[in-house]
Amino acid sequence: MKSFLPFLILILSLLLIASAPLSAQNHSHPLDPLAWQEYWTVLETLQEAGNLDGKTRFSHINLLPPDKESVWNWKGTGSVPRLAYATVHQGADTYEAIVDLNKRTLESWVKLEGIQPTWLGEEFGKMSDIAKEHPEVIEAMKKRGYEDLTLIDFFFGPPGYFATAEQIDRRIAHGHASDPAGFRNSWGRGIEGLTIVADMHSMEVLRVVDEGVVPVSETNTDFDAGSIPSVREVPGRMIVHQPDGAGFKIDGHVVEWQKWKFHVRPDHRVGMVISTLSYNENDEERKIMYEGFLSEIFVPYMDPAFGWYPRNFIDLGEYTAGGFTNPLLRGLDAPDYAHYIDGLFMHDNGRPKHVPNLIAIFEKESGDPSWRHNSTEMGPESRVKRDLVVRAAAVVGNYDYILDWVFQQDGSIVVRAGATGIAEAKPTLQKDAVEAGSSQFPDDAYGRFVDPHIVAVNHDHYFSYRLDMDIDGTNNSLQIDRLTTQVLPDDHPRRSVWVNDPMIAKTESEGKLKMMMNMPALWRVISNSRTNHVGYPASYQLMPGMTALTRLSSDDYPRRRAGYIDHHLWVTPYRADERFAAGEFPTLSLPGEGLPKWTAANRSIENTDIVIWYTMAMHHMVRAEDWPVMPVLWHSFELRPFDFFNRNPALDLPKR
Ligand SMILES: [Cu+2]
Repeated sequence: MKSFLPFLILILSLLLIASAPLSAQNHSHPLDPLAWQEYWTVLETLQEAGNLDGKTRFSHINLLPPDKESVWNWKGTGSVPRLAYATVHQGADTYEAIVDLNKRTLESWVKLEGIQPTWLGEEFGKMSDIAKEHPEVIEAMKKRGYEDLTLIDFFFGPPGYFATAEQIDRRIAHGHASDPAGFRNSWGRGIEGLTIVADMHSMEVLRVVDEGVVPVSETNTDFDAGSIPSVREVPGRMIVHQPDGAGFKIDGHVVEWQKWKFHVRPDHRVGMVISTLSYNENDEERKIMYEGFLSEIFVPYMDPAFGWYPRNFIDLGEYTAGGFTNPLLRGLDAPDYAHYIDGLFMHDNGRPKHVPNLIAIFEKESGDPSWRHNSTEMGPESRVKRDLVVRAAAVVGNYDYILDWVFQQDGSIVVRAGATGIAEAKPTLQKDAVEAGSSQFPDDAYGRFVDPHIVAVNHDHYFSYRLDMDIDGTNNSLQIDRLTTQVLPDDHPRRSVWVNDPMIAKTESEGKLKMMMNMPALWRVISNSRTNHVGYPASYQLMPGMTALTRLSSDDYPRRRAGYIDHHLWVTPYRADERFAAGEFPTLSLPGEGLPKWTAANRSIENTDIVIWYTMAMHHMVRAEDWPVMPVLWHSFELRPFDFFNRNPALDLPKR
């Protein structure tokens, strides 16, 4: 046997060499996500370069897309460049690696200074055992009646960050405990008033802050099927049946549905990315958007207590570790008949892992018409509306988000985010609103009672969508149609009408806009190279839906760390490396990163390749009905063709 070994190694090596370029060429599209073998190529390349050992950890291993022009121009054949980037933890140091996957070479290895990489999955529990042995923790837990900490959970996460002397140059974390014993839903079982301040690099507890004992709530908040005593009857079965199969085609990650065509890929940081979106009009593929994705979510809590004021989560940038690679539940989160796309994510050590059902694609007829008119002359005319839904879901700690892109037959795209999951809550000494109402210091000053001795804390959600619109190409501008009041002459029976006073945003400062009902305006990305049949520029309107603006003061530190929340709309000239609204590395970040920093240069945004960023927000004062698990609350906006077509593009829908 021994004599075969060198031969076997030779064969294996040859296979490895032979399989590497083959696996790279298997990609059908330059934006396809990294394949299983490509994760390993990153690891092996780093190992060969001497940059990998057993302690190396990864926040990211992800596709580094080729340049935009080559992707738009890609005709479906020929070799595809394949690059990956990795954010690499080496002890307290962070490096960015770029690996050429076809050549199996390390193209770049750069130490990143002055940033902290995204939290690893293992970091949440890494300090647990150390905390349990700390005398002040033991003492504080004794005060709360816990002699044995074996069954207590401790979780450590980044504490908002305030750049205090204690925090600077540290991978600072705050730890909180919960007592899950006997309950399935431990989110209602927090041990209040105890915060452990730790450094994740030196693995030491820096101090223990005890704000006072509050008993853990004994209220059962379990909501799994086994915990609900009686289930309602839902009579009248409904079956959606597509006897001829789905009405869309999928080739790899490219989806074609009716006149739409786009590429969709799962992404572990942002959930999913929609790319190269076009609409086929008279056999011409008209470009609409190069790339669209949710770029950040910021969730600040509104309670000044030490255990709460640091809860200012920058969800996508801080907590990637698996949150956005959660499978959809087939037949529950999306229909049985949906097409599901699996994906890959990586463990903290960089090895790939398979995740099923990351994205669902399905058609939906909701019973609504696309358009109608019932006239005596033409008779009744109405057309059934059918949508194509592309869906992913995320679990970020207590919260779940459902993320939809809904493509419509009339050329509109509705982008939706549904918030569900569990509101963050704290146990209280006061029992309820009645008791709090008679207190000088009510326990519901910063939240609302949702159960006896449980207050869900007030907070906000701010979503930022990065939308790289390419309306009939990359020569675009932002047009702001301002509706202004025109006063009519004294002898006119009307006193006034409104008229449009359009302007083109010339620089980034003119593209920073807020929704104002008293000063209405339409925001449109217009083509500078194409007009419709009556001479107006082809355009898509960004039509906001329900949204909000922050009530935090402008010098509030967390607000400044997520400065993108200052405006509903930002417009930037396209830059491949400007992707995340609160910056590439929002973990323990300083104020001003991302959009505020980039737009400070006040670059030109006129007649050029522009990216629009939309902030969709909600203030969340938690209702009893949001507890113990919240009904999905949808927020949405619409990308709506505006003079892009010459007429209603859904005129050609068939009459049934
Ligand atoms: Cu909420």
